[in-house]
Amino acid sequence: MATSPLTAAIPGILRRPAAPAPGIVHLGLGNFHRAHQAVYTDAAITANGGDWGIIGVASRSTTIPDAMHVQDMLYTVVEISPAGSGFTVPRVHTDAFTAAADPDRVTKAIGDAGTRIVSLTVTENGYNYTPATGSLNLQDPAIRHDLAHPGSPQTPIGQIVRGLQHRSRSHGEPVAILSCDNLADNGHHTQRLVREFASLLPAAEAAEALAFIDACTSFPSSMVDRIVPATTDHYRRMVASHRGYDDRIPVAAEPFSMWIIEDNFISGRPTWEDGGAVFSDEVAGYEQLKVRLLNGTHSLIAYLGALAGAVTIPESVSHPSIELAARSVLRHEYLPSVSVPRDVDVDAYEEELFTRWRNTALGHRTSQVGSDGSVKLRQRIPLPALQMLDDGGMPQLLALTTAAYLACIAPLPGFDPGPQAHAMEDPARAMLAGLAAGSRSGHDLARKVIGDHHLLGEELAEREAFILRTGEFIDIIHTAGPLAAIAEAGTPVSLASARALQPTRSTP
Ligand code: CS2
Repeated sequence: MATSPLTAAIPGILRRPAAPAPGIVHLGLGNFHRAHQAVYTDAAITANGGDWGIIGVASRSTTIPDAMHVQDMLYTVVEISPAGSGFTVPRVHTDAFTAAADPDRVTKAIGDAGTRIVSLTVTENGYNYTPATGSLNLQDPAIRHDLAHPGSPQTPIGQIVRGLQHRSRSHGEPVAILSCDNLADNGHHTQRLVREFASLLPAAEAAEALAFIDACTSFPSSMVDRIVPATTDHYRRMVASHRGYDDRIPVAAEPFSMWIIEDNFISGRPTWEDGGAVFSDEVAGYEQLKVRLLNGTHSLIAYLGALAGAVTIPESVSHPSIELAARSVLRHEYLPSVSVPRDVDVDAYEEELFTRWRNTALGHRTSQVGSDGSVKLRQRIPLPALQMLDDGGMPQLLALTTAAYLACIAPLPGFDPGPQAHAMEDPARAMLAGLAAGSRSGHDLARKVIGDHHLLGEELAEREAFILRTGEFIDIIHTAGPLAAIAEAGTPVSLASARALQPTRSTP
């Protein structure tokens, strides 16, 4: 086999055996997968062997598969912290291709008897479901296409069901489907969507597919955590200057990494614990903790920061009033709704989050975290907000997060939320902008978005007090700015006392 410049530049890699035979098909060959699951799989294979090579499937873009082929399936993970950088090169991928260019190949790969796990990092937006109901979005042209065209599925759910049908017809070997996205109860969520898609097939096909799904698949839940910013030329230059080779597709990541997995693999699994993964029966608690305390607070930091002109998360959280709002939403509005796992010390967890968010070397952008809010916020806000409302309280900072999101993505006429907000992508941007253009006030907009369009689900759509408060915050942001809105939210403690609540041991 010809040796790529990357391989030639890494003598250590040449001494290692080639990646093993594939056992995993991974949908979503983006940065997160390459800096997370691939690293754990590399550790498992190095420690214990096993045919757990990964076939990486990118959704639309050919950039990463093309570069991986040029680089013998290798790339560099650049671990970034203010203290310095580390470089590793996982060797786990056996192939890489793009689903949009080769849909039949995805079905065949998932359908292959050697495939024992199909894993996904396709983002919250990749499951083609309706946030309001949690069901498949049957208005989505891609889902309609996939139901009508068995040979060329475009959506991950369609690809999985077509692959499972192939398995059921050709060999019947079981397979686990492992969601690694930030969705509450992601195993069951994925299982529900897969079953729903299968049930919409013509009757005989549906019965066969559902019988196979029920008998021969498992859907472990997992909680994944590692902050992975978008790759920039800065990281390419870092690899070139520190390591002496050109890598077209390095991935930057923070040093922190966590993976909690439900041990429910019907066809075996790699020993991911060798890379530090934890198999636990408390995944639901870890997911709540992560999706609410980390991701939910992250959204607040991103939207308020973007409106205040902050380009990055560390820049945003260095603003005292945004840090205060973040600490307050985390502790007083998200935490009460979480079943904290036995081994977690919440004070230490909170301090670690702030340390991670302050990682200036990482350059994690507010516009990246603020993207896709219409699907992310649905996972983060409704349950904690409803619980607080039911207890007679008003989730001020959850309403403010929603208001800040709308001010970024769907500003009222005449308000410019600034360049970071403009850079946020969102599948609902056009629809929400249309609603904003016809709205007379914050309340008018909040009523349409939360009440009529169920952006945060059906239950919150009925809570007029929450809608009213969100509308008031929208107006305050538009007239007096995000910091005035934080003051209006009446955060219950000062920054000094919020910090004093915390142990000092993990503060940098
Ligand atoms: C972030 C996450 O973009 C976002 O919404 O909250 O991507 C976050 O960085 C990761 O989940 C960390 O594990």
